[in-house]
Amino acid sequence: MSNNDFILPKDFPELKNDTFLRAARGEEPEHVPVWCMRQAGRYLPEFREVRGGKDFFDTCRSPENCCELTLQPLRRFPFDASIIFSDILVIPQAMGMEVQMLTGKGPTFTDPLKEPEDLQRLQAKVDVNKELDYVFKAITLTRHKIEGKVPLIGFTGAPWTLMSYMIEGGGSTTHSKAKRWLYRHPDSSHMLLRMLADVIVEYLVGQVAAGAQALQVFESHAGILGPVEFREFSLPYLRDIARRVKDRLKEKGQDVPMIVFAKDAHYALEELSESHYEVVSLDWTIDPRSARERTGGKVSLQGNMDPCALYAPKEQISDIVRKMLEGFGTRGYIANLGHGLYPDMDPENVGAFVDAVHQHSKLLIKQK
Ligand code: 1CP
Repeated sequence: MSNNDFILPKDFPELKNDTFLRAARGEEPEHVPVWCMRQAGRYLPEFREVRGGKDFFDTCRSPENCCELTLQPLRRFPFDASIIFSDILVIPQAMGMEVQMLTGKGPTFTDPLKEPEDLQRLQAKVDVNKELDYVFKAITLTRHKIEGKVPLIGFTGAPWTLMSYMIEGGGSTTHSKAKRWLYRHPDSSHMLLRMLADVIVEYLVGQVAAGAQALQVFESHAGILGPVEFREFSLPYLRDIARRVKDRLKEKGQDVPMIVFAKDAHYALEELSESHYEVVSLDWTIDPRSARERTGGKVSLQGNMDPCALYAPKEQISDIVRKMLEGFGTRGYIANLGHGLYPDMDPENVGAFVDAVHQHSKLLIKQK
């Protein structure tokens, strides 16, 4: 029995910095909170050291490793939130699919779904407490070890994004195998999306029970869909997940903010702002002012600096951040990148980004 078995989701240390949670609820804290997608990642030498030659999913299955990787960026930078180290592909694994992380190739499914008959291979009713228990343990351990410094975000992939990996078998530029299903097998596509949504709801509720203080849903492959397909194959499931998770949490007297990140779905901004999520996270293709106008104060916004702006000199990063803050305003806003950090990014520039958000936002709030 490992030590974790004694670490229970209770008696968590008191939260000291709640700026992220307040901004998610539409408030204006003393500074704009900031965190980065993929803040635990290969751009940090200490991350590369812990990951070493170890298998990626073995790392995901070790609560101690996940905890350490989640905490690493917090030791370097004054981020206002942390995200549990894991991966979106743990769900297809829990449904019985084999996925490996191959160096230089990324996630690779041994036997992707080819035709609708293949759905029979999937575990439709997943006992998340058994299959994904290792993620819950990682969350509980990390929530204790963060010592209330900042909130801990749990996450999941959204149904369409997971479906596309399960059919493509890995990363893809066209996603044509998965999109073929949408046009040729719409009923089976909906069946798969519904199965995924059911598991995702249980998974997210379980993450909150384990200690997650906010939830982010990644629809990373929204941009490969057009508005019509998005409305049919993505949006209904995003909405259904938020509504069901909130209902389930309410029964237990729990309530955490939920964030939806539908990358490149600028065509659906209005609809996303009416989908039961408190926060809509944006990629860099959307202008901050127009995002505010189009969402009409219904949600908080998160994002959206081009990750590649971190290749700029520090003074320029500061300038870009100031303009972004002026565009979004300082109320109901969480600063972030428009997508994840890349492995070749300079940690110093990540620090410059975080500092610029804090400094400029404090000034802007004071000048009001
Ligand atoms: O060995 C390594 O370190 C591999 C790199 C890596 C990391 C650090 C992968 C492989 N996954 C992760 C962790 C991870 N994945 C986190 C937690 C860490 C953090 O954000 O700080 C999160 C939130 C994810 C989520 C994830 N995985 C998404 C959604 C976000 C996004 O980037 O759009 C997606 C699409 C994945 C799949 C995935 N996992 C890893 C890779 C290289 C990919 C993308 C593959 C592709 O489609 O090309």
